[in-house]
Amino acid sequence: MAGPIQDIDENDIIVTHAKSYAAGVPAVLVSLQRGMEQMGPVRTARTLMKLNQRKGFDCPGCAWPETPGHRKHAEFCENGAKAVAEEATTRTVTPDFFAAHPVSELLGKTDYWLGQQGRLTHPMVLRPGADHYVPIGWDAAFTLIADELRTLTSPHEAVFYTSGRTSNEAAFVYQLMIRAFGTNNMPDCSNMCHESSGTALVETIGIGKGSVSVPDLEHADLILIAGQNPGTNHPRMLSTLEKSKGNGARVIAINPLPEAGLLRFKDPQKVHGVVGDGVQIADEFLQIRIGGDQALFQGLGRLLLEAEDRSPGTVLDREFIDTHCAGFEDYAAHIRQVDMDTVLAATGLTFEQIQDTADALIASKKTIICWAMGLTQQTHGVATIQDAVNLLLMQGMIGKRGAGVCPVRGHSNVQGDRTMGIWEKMPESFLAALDTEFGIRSPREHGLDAVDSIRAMRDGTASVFMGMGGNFVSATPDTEVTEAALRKCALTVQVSTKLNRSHLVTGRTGLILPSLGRTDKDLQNGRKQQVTVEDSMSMVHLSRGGLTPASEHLRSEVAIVCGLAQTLFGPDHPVPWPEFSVDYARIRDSIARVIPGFADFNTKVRGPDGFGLPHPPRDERRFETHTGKANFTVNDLSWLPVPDGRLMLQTMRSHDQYNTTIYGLDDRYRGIKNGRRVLFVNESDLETFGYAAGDRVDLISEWQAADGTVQERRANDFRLVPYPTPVGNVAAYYPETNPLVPLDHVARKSNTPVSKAILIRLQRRP
Ligand SMILES: Nc1nc2c(c(=O)[nH]1)N[C@H]1C(S)=C(S)[C@@H](COP(=O)(O)OP(=O)(O)OC[C@H]3O[C@@H](n4cnc5c(=O)[nH]c(N)nc54)[C@H](O)[C@@H]3O)O[C@H]1N2
Ligand SMILES: Nc1nc2c(c(=O)[nH]1)N[C@H]1C(S)=C(S)[C@@H](COP(=O)(O)OP(=O)(O)OC[C@H]3O[C@@H](n4cnc5c(=O)[nH]c(N)nc54)[C@H](O)[C@@H]3O)O[C@H]1N2
Ligand SMILES: [Mo]
Repeated sequence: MAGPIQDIDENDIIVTHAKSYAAGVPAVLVSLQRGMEQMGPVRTARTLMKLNQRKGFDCPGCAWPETPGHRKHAEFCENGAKAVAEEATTRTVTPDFFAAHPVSELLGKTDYWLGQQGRLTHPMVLRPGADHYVPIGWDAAFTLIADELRTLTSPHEAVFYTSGRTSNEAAFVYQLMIRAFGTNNMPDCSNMCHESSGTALVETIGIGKGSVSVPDLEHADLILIAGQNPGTNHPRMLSTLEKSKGNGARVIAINPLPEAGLLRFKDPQKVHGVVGDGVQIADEFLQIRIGGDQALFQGLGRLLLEAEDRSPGTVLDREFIDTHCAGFEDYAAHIRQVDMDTVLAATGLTFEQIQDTADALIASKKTIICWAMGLTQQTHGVATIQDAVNLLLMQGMIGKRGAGVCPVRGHSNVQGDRTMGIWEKMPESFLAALDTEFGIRSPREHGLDAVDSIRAMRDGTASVFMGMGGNFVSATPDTEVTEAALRKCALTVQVSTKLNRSHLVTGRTGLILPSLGRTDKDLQNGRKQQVTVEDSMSMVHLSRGGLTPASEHLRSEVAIVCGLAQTLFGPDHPVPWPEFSVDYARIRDSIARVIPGFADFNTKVRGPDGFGLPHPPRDERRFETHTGKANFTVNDLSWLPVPDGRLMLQTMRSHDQYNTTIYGLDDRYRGIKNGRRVLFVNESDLETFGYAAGDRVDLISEWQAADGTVQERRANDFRLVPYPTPVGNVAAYYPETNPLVPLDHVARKSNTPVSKAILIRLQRRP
């Protein structure tokens, strides 16, 4: 099914109006249509039946868990189906493709066009000075990488990126190879994603993972959903929320945009979802200004304290605070001082809305706060999440059924990759256990995260880049700076399933190593291998692909790492690379000895729903923090006033993309078709700035650098679309807007790029 796919012509764009419900019949039709286009009827039927089933593979889409016990026959959603179609496509990118298309030409294509060409089939190399990739054998590729790594003066001159689709087994051997080589330079997509959540939660509750399960959500009284668009990015969460609602839960959505999935949901798998109006998900919609969430949480904290003053013993959970928490008095003293006028200005909400939300918290015996990128990708993301935790701690909402923190993860195994050691600053306990298991000496100095890796390549202190999945060039901020940084490298290596921009912006030598994906059958020495993943709620389960791979030259990520490690370290290395490579159960045996919670891994994971990892706050109200208690924190209030003549831009996903992978050109719920270069603007801002709907503008971001100078960055030619976003706040898609995000514009403490608050001005196109 190969063939040219039309690239985007922004002149064909169709702008209609935003929808007020998610899913329903169109979702089913789109799933089937994308499946048929990419893989034909047989593979469509085979894959969709196996998706998220006990004997099937884990959806390569989001990290939302399967409902334990009762999986539906087709446990999939529209966007899960698209993720599968994208990977299981029968279109291929072969050596002939690269012979026909020089890199210089491919650089002119969008990430959409590149991804639509199909699955990579052969290891390919771009030699110094060449404009065409040519085939290379696996052994030669490994030798090339190993030779380059050996010439480095220090192992810290190499950086090893991981995206969050990598299985536990592949992640474990990857970090092992990297540490055996001698560095902790392990940037990952999490650095750009939920790093703020991890940082905030480790300080406050002692573990960087969410504390709730699906049944907790189903039995909550009150669920706050802040900075998350589940209708698009975690569609199966809507079925869970529908159940919560059925059980009487109240849902409050906190978002600058009235996202369709937050308003109404028509479950495409139920009759009422197909014919009726669907279920209203959010009882309240707080249309908050970008970056106003910390102010909201602080304002709520103050209102809770005042309510407790009025009727002592009715609002706070004093016993929980006294037994399990530290720092309450300092927090209370601080939060009583919060100025409500500032809260109103920062949030753009009315006092009544905030009081109503406080009343809902007071009435609730079981509260859960869910969040995603709207909170994490902010300069004050860590503080915002900590103020959300403060609210929950006040009422004892951690470690009891139906209550807790719920950071909703992104990539399907991003949480598992972290558990497996993909982190630039793993604790001593992990490193010591790894060393004991393998007889190696892991480096102890912390490594580079994503932003610091870009700085190191830019400054010439790192010169080899390897990516285990992902699309580093397009996903990271400051596209021009990042591209220049990668081009300065001696070698860039991408282990990938699909073609993307990171294959085109290379070091002097560029390598593409094509790998199997989640849906592919993985045979090693004639024996079928399985991998494991961990979902957003710490459940670990098996995933088995069943499809015939796109080419006989593909290797699994595990085999690629083990093959490279053997070439790099030679035959006498203490790690049993050859055995690991052909028997993943052996990797799991090692994981069981190194990582707490994985004892009997190979047995436990065969249970019907896999097994859950320990979570001390959830399981026993135990908090492994520096105080040994759950910590209240005192955070200065930050918010984002928008100066005159400027706008605050958030960058987000359309309904038809997976991060930098653009599935198609239909952001159905927001009413945008056939194009992506749009800027969603409030009607009154259009008027203020003297524009009309459809006008075309360039976006210019303004950034005050450390030396006081104001730097400008541009992204050209966006169409203005009137949209119900708060005044002064605008929105556009990622990755088209990444050139606008300054590399130094990062969240305090977590170093996460601030993709949700970029100060811009508009310039009319000539
Ligand atoms: N189909 C599909 N599924 C995906 C992905 C995908 O691209 N496509 N990506 C995966 C990944 S890696 C991730 S991390 C998740 C991302 O899941 P989300 O976090 O839902 O993704 P975004 O599109 O970035 O949406 C951010 C939401 O936050 C809101 N927001 C922006 N700024 C603010 C703010 O200041 N305050 C508040 N309260 N809200 C704000 C936006 O309006 C938007 O609704 O989804 C995962 N699942
Ligand atoms: N402006 C802005 N920037 C952002 C964000 C934002 O909201 N706004 N979000 C950030 C977030 S939350 C994230 S998580 C990052 C995402 O950053 P990444 O994870 O780096 O990006 P993806 O687009 O998910 O990567 C897609 C590529 O992964 C490869 N791939 C897919 N499946 C597999 C597999 O099974 N194995 C291997 N080896 N390769 C595979 C394919 O080649 C595909 O082209 O982007 C971040 N960047
Ligand atoms: Mo993410």
